[in-house]
Amino acid sequence: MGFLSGKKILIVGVASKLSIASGIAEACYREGAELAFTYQNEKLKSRVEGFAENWGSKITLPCDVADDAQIESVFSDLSQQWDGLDGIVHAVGFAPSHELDGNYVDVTTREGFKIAHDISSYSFVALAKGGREMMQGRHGALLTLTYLGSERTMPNYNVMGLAKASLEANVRYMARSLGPEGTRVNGVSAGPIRTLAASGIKSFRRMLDYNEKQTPLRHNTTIDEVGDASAFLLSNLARGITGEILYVDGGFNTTAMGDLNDE
Ligand code: NAD
Ligand code: 0WE
Repeated sequence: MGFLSGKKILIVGVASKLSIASGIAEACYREGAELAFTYQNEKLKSRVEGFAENWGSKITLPCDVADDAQIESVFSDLSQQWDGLDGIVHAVGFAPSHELDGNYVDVTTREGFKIAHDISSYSFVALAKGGREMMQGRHGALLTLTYLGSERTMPNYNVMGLAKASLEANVRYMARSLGPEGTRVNGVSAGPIRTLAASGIKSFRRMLDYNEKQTPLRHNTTIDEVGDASAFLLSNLARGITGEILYVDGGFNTTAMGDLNDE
């Protein structure tokens, strides 16, 4: 019996088989969870339906997290099919592409800043609000995905770094807010992974090569590694952990200097 058997988990952020959300779905499915999925737009609908079927799920719901009405619909539809909810995975991040290419002070705009924070941080608490009633009294867990660019600067990550800093503070305030009712809130800080969100990022290949050589475990993070740690945080095995950011990055964040022999 898997360590998530009997748990009902909603996963937000599947776009492809490479998505971090897909690695999390795979691990949760393996550990016995029942899954439901959202998709961002009609373009992704049939693809996400196909993935859901592979993970034994017939529940796929539209949800652009920029739209409060769609978030509300997700939970009213979900409550027609499930009597409660034990977990929500938030694997969503976005900034307009021009914000992620060039000198931070040059390229950052008021509108780009607003969008990045809305989609990448506010949406996490928005989902928590929407799912709150269904999660009552079940000792459930909320989980989000973040990146080291929140606390250290990184070329081109720019306003996403600020949005991730906000998201990590969101984890702590949500943990404080929902802790008394038994709901835990955590984040996984993943090392760089080639996903759709990474495609089109200038020099991403070079960043992966650098990361692989400079990271203590000497390999790039995979969605399976992130999936396993995420399944743990969503499970009762992590019942004492809330407000935490767990690094799944091969130890990269612990180094101040990499290997001089292997630049
Ligand atoms: P991905 O492109 O596979 O997933 C991003 C998801 O965000 C997609 O499913 C997309 O549909 C969704 N999304 C974007 N805007 C949305 C909106 N308005 N409404 C609803 N959904 C929306 O890429 P990924 O790398 O799997 O990203 C998942 C999360 O992991 C993001 O928060 C990202 O910042 C984080 N992360 C990624 C990496 C990496 O290197 N790939 C590292 C650390 C953290
Ligand atoms: O959080 C992310 C990706 C975030 C992201 C990516 C895109 C590309 C397409 C947010 N918004 C958009 N908007 C688009 O139009 N990561 C942690 C992956 C990532 O993205 C980077 C990185 C890393 C690592 C961007 C620049 C530098 C490093």
